[in-house]
Amino acid sequence: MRRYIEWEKYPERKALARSLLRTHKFSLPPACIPEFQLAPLPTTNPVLIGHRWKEYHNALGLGEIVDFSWHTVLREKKDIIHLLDFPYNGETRRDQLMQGKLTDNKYHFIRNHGGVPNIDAAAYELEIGGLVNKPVKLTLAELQDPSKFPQEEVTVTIQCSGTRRIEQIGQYPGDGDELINAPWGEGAIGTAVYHGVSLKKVLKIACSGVQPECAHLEFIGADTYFKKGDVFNYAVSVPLRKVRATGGEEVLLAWEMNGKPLPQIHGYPLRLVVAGYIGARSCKWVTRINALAEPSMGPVQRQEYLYYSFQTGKQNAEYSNGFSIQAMPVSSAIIFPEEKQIVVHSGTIEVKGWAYSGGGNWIERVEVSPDGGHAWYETHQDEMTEKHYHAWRLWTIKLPVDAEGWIELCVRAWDSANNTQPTFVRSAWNWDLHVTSSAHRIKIYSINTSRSETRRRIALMKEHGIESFEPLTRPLPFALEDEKKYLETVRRYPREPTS
Ligand SMILES: Nc1nc2c(c(=O)[nH]1)N[C@H]1C(S)=C(S)[C@@H](COP(=O)(O)O)O[C@H]1N2
Ligand SMILES: [Mo]
Repeated sequence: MRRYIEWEKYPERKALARSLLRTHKFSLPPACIPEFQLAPLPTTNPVLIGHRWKEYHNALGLGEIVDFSWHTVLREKKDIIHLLDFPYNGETRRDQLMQGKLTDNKYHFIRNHGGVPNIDAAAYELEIGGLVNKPVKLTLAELQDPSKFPQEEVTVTIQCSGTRRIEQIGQYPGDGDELINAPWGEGAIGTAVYHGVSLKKVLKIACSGVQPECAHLEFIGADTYFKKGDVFNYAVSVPLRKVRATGGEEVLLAWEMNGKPLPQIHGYPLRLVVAGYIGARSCKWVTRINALAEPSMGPVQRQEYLYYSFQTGKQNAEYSNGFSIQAMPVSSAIIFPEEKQIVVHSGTIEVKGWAYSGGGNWIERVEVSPDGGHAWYETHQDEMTEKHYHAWRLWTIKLPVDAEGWIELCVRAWDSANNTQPTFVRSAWNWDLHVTSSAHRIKIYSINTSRSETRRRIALMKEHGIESFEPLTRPLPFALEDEKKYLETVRRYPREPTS
């Protein structure tokens, strides 16, 4: 059964949907009340519930897409953090993120703008049209035939431009967007080996190239997207020069992920993988490619993924006064230890995380600071995963830490073009809350057992049967000092001046 609609092919269906949507009242856009940016996030899983998007689908008689999507989540993504149930947004957990250079398909994050389409691969055809010399329809079997198109395998990190958005929200709330700008932590990033064919070569071989006016390629997905009372398919575009870059391996049509068929939720049977660009351009469930003279007019390309200046916001934002985010900048995150963790150590703390840069730049150096960004320690190359043109590097460092109590750990990466990260979240805060690329900072509580007083306290705690400092805020049940020691000390160093 077909469970998706190619809206862009049927203007009369779009018009009908618009008039149907006008006759309904829908829940407010944020997926929880009160507005989630203005209050702590619920601790439930799913964290947020997408009432409005379900109502939109139901109003058009597409309720089974909602069910199919959730069943797909339960089948393919059971163990990740369900940030928003529909459209499904799921975040990779910390331990899953750090398991290795390649992210297991079942743990790779998911960002959806609509329901998961149910496409019959045997009946599937990719249409390529617009400003090409020869419009074509290609079946999956044709695309997968190595005698027609040479096959490629590329290791690619896909990062959502909303990664680490929660830090921007924590400082200053911003645009909620109708779908919601999901409150991602550090796990909206993942890496896989994608197998497929280069779009550059498909355009050349199957379409005899593009016409001289062509400057952008638009990708249309089979999922249904809603914006301001109208209905669309997911559509984005990338410049032709990106498609043509190097040998063409930066823009792939992929059907395999880490040696397995593309999971349903990652775009089965065929998706774009645009290396080095924000995840949004890697269109899943692609059914049509249009060669255009200008960027796509679809709302995701034209009205979203815009980078506004600090003084642009609800009072003055327009689609044309923010720039379109395409290539990813260099960024990084500390994954272990975690924010507000108590770390008991003997002078060095093992810190782990990821670092990534887009645009074909790779990570050269990762530096970690134990004091909020004054002194920096460099990670050793042996403690980083290998370099790839289009993938992250996971890193580990044994960080020297003498200080106790609350300290701020901070990471910054340098890429092959010598770019590094803004210092503070505020340095790069923007109204649509994209690309939180500032140095990642976490507060931890340091307990250094190389200090004799600290060892004495731990021994005393043990005598009282207390094994741990958790929770930090709970007082110790015994006196911190006996009277004899107290008096000895305050008599040697009187509390008041003696004359
Ligand atoms: N058709 C379609 N493609 C899409 C999206 C979508 O909602 N629909 N989301 C995009 C966004 S914003 C991101 S970050 C990536 C995420 O890819 P993944 O879900 O495979 O991890 O897919 C992109 N491709
Ligand atoms: Mo994204």
